Amino acid sequence: MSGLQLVSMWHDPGTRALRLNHNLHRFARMSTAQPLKKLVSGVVLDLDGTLLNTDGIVSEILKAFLVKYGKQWDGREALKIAGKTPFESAAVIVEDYGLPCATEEFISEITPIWCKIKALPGANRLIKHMRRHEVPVALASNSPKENIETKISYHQGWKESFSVIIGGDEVRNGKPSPEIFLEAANRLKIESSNLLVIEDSLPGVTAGKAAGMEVVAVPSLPKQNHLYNSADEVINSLLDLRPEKWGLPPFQDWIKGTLPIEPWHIGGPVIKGFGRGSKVLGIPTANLSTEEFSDLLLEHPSGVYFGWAGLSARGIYKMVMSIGWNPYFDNKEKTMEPWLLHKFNEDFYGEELRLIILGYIRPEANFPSLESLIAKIHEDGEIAEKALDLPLYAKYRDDPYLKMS
Ligand code: ADP
Ligand code: RBF
Ligand code: MG
Repeated sequence: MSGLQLVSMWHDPGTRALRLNHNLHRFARMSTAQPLKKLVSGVVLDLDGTLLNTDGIVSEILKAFLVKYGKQWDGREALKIAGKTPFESAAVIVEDYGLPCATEEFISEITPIWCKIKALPGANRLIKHMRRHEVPVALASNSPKENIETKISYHQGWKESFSVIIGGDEVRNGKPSPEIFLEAANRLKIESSNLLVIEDSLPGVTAGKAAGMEVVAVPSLPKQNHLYNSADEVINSLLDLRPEKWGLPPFQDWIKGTLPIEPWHIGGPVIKGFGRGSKVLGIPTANLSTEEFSDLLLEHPSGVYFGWAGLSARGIYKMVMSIGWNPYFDNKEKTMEPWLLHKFNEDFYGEELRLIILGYIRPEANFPSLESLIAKIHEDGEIAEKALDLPLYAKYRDDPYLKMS
């Protein structure tokens, strides 16, 4: 692709094209640069489940409301709800649980809470990044425009970052119909084929492909990746998005193979894990109770993270861990597997373990052999080991949370 072609493909042929061209050359030289899949000049984002943690909130709110009606949320509806309009979702719940109220009634009860939804990890970062680099971004959601406005009003800087916002009530047919995305292209004044859609739901992916756009799927439900064949790429979370694959400016916050995240804390007594004999592999992992931390586990995408670990009566250690279903073993439960980067002479079951998680390394993966899984985990350990010496991460070693009283 010549510089000239590149310029002509870019939406605004002014400074942005020159900067993009410059960036493309610069990041092509970087060792972490990803192969270019396609050049786009704008992005179309879905809201619920893609930028906002709707699934988390759905279970939280519905759980509380179903209790009110004497029912218990069993989580199975999550699958049925993904990608539906709020009205359709509410209808599913009202019917499935046989609630003694009309769908409209149910909606008006849950809407005020429904709207205060947390951003998904990586959503803020993505929005700010696109804005900083003046990449045109449309927000296209099946929700009515009014709900979209309410939901994004809780997030600083979001509204101003979207050149275009389209609600489900502004088109005849919602996703999976391509209508909403075609309207986005129309209003952005960018050809469909030059737009990249980021979507969590299957109807959204279908709509994006039908509109002739490039589609990155970020499934919000686990173990569903095989259903997303029609997407151009499937990633595990927004943390894994590589804009340079699509000719967009790369994120510049990766440091020595790590992505700093908003630090989070977790702690408790060390319990028995899967008893898979990780010690035989040379990789023992000190497990924490999953029930007690189900909210935290739900909130954080699966993947490999690192930080500091404090053990009462022993000390503070570097730590690298996986969160998720361990695809190689295809676990049924999402767990945390923290490996302390230190050689201990004995087990420490029952002892209080405190963790501060500071950064992200990579998504969980499957491997062709146990040897290759072990090699990769050792690589993660080396990355964490080195990164934790950076002042940015090293300073948390002295956090009082690690030294319990
Ligand atoms: P489990 O399935 O019970 O977690 P593992 O084989 O993973 O069994 O061993 C984990 C246990 O090993 C931890 O709970 C801890 O008591 C001990 N252990 C020893 N060294 C380490 C280490 N470096 N990191 C984590 N746990 C360790
Ligand atoms: N399991 C996987 O199936 N895929 C992974 O990519 C993976 N990455 C890991 C990274 C680290 C740093 C650690 C400590 C564990 C990882 N595991 C992974 C989990 C490993 O399979 C687990 O610790 C053992 O199954 C013990 O339960
Ligand atoms: Mg373990």
